[in-house]
Amino acid sequence: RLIQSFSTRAKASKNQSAIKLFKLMEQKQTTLCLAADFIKSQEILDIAQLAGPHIAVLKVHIDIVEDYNKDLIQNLKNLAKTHNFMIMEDRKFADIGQVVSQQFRNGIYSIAEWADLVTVHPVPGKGIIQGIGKGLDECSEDKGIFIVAEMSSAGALTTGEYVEKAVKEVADSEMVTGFVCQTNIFKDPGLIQLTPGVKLVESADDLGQQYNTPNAVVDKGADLIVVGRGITQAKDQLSAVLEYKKVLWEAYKKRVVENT
Ligand code: UP6
Repeated sequence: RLIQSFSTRAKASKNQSAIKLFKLMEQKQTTLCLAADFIKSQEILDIAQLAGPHIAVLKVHIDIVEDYNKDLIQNLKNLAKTHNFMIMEDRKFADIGQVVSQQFRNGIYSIAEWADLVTVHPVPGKGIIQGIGKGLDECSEDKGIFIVAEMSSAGALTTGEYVEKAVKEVADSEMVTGFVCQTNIFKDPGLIQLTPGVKLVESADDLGQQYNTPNAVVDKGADLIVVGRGITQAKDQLSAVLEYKKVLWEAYKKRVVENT
């Protein structure tokens, strides 16, 4: 299925983070979102330094870091500025709005202070978006929300009516940047499809993760593509980053209609 270019879609978007992301992807010619799932701060910073010039988003799970401290955040923000990438905390919030607003704003991590993008499960309904909005009080910068509508893992319960309601009911907010999903479940060209579960070779891990190839996911509508272990566990991480970037950009180019 052919799509409009990212720069055209940026014009159709109501979400500031989506607009920024569309432009950033077009400018850097990359649709790569690197999952830096490390438990040591230094490993996150090392890969951010190495991959920074070639990625659109660096995705972290801050709650798996053993030696977390505010220096990590400051250094990460500096790298994001130098190399022009956005930072996503893949927290997958899933509670009532009131608690989510506190999980987002307070606690050790104060995610609202540094994450450009966060993920939320639609399971609690619309209140979760309002909760993120409340946690944003006093924050000056724009933040974007990705709704986890469809998961990559085997036997995921995110099917049928759940997915439909996530799109029609929960995503009805200008704070929504896009969806985490496996297939093109939405029509609005101003929203972004973020797809995880990607490796050069179709495969699986032993805990339920399922991998599709870059071409297969882009064919199914992926705009921004999450790659974790395909890069982090490669012998030569930089070559892996460059290879995923290239294959993914070529796949994007193939499905885009120029001058639309
Ligand atoms: N992720 C998935 N599947 C989903 C949603 N999120 O794998 O449906 C996230 C994981 C991990 C990354 O939390 O950080 O994407 C995938 O990593 P991997 O490429 O190493 O499997």
